[in-house]
Amino acid sequence: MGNITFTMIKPLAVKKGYTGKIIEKITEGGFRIQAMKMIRMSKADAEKFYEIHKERPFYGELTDFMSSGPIVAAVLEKDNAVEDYRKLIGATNPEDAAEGTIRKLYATDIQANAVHGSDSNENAEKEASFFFAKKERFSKDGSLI
Ligand code: 3AN
Repeated sequence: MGNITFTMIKPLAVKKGYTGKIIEKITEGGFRIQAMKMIRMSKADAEKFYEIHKERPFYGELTDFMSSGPIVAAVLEKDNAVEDYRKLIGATNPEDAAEGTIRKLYATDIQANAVHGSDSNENAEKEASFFFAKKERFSKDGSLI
């Protein structure tokens, strides 16, 4: 059971002003923020981050979208973080997302689906270190992770 997951609030959700509301859902859901920053990915950053989807037909559009404006990146801590966060955000397609989930509330469509959430413990660690240096991640008492 892993205790971290990685999330991004995607460009359109940031642009629409949903950042505060989404962070509130995250903390109310029992997640502690280890690291957080607003950052804009270059097209090359987005291509690297989503390399696993390189062969998918939406790869070009997805990486254009994810580099189109600032995102909020964060590392979240909770027991069973990956699975619990995917429950909190809801299905990839907001039309299928359960009531009350972040994607149901704040997503626009399947691509601009408000937030990213890691799909495994291994990817959570990889994604966290893609965005954050060791000196940017903090434990509950304020010491470095
Ligand atoms: P999830 O983010 O729920 O893990 P993935 O890993 O299948 O979903 O997809 C990664 C991202 O690719 C999604 N968050 C979404 O932005 C985009 N995406 C997935 N499926 C589609 C699709 N059919 N058309 C456009 N974009 C898509």
